[in-house]
Amino acid sequence: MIKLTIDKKQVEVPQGTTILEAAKGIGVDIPTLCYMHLGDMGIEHKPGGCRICVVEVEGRRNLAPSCNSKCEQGMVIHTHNMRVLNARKTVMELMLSDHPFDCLVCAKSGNCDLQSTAQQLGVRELHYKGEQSTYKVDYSPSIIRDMDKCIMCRRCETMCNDVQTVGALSAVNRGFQSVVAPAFEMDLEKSTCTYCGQCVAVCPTGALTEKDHTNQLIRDLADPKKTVVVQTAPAVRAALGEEFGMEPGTLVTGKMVSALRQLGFNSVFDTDFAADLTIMEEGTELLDRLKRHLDGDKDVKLPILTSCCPGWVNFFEHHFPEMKDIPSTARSPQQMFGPIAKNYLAKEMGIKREDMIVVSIMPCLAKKYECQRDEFKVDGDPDVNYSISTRELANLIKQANMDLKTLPDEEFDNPLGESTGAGVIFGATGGVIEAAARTAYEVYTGKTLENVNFEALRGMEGIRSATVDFNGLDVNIGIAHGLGNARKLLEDIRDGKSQYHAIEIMACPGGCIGGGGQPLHHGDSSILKKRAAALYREDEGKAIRKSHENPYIIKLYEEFLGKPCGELSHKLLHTHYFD
Ligand code: HC1
Ligand code: SF4
Repeated sequence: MIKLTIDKKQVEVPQGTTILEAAKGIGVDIPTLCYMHLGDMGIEHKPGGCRICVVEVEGRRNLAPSCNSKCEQGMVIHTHNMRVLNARKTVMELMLSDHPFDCLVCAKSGNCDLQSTAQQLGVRELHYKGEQSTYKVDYSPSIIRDMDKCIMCRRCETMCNDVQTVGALSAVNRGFQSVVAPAFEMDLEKSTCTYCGQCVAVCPTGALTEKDHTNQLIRDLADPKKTVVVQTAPAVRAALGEEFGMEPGTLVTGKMVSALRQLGFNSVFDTDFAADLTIMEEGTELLDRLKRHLDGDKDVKLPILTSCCPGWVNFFEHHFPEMKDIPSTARSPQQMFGPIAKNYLAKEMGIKREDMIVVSIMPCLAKKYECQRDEFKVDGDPDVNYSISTRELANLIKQANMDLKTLPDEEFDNPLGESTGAGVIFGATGGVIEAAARTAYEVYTGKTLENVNFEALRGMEGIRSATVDFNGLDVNIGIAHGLGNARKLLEDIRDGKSQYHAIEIMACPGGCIGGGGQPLHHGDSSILKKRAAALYREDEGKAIRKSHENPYIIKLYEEFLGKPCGELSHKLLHTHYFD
């Protein structure tokens, strides 16, 4: 153990501890900007570049960045003396000298680490006037890059390269010209970006933000000619409350429905209904492939991979195009909801397709891009018009002078608002494959599944595996969340080493509960665990917990679709992938 003194307090820490960690251990929070600790992922990003976290070490000439300076025996450290505070202020003023002054209209205002740290340091005047960067703003379907606001913390680069292994972002150029960008400073849309949004989730400033669709929504809600319906993703209900000061893991399903109705949506539906529908289609495909495999069909593609996460779909299209016939062809629940709303519901409501606007509330930024894919349009009209993130919804609710906390609980509309517990758990890593197992088991064995909780499929480890007994048939299941973990399972498949029959992949760490459009969780995995627990609680509380028992799903097949993976399902609910 190493003994040292921090702010006149005796501290004992293990070898290798940084000054930042040692200070935290005694309740001293040194301000940081570039530093990022990603909880259970074991990733610590500490470039020591921003120098906001400097401290004085007695006997040393220079101040030391505490995030990447290790504690040494007998050190005497001052975290907030005059010299340290002046240095931090100067560093901050220099950063601000090359930062736009549009805080009042910046998408990140109020949620910006640069702004709050400048406040914390008491910066009231700027003594340095320097050259200002003037980069072209890069607008992609999901993400906006405004590099004039980049402070070169390089957190986004770590997320993109180390966690997601996508490699779309890296530092280019030197000195004043240096910036984090795709190769050759091309637009994000032309790069290998998957739109997972994990870079946005860790950006401390307004340099990376989501494309905002709230104004378009306000316009549509005000148009009397339009019928505007909304679907809400599973993970939103487990995190929206955080934007209103509620504890992580507080379920706000009923309050969210109430808020959406008050915002003026004609009907409030649930993506969870479409998740049940996805299980009918994807589960049928899984059983079909399994049966062909058992019959000795050498051409059958196993393992089958889930296909509901658009960031993941973008990833395999860019990075593993030769494997694009392995994932399920089932569309994501978001994209199943759209055609059912515009082909089935619109008829029931007696309105024309072109007069219906379908909006989705998603924890995800890739969903914004997914809506716009050409294969999900009919004569240019998207099945889902656009997607709003959890954060955008929170802002809209605040704009409408509502406090989510005080709203009454209300129920979803029907027929597309009824869901089972299986649909709810889609939002947590492992949930999609657990939902599929509940239905596939009963369809395959013809027996009732007494315990629907497949505990072995749950958890937060990046790669998990479990074997589910289908009455004598061992079905090997793999789960990966985070694209870096997905890459490992894909490489095994490519090398012929995979033993799995089915794999669930979600692009974001934690699954959709950790999506790039959720309230920022700053890599705190305890928040993700609480959100996941909330979804499993909602599942436990549901009267029906298997997708194939959803009465409205049964009715939809009887009245409209025919059978799972039938002709109409293939036309409306399945897709194909591109190189
Ligand atoms: Fe998801 Fe899905 S679970 S992808 O994570 O399959 O975004 O929540 O809506 O479509 O249902 C996201 C969440 C979501 C879809 C479903
Ligand atoms: Fe990388 Fe995801 Fe950001 Fe794209 S959205 S740049 S893939 S982290």
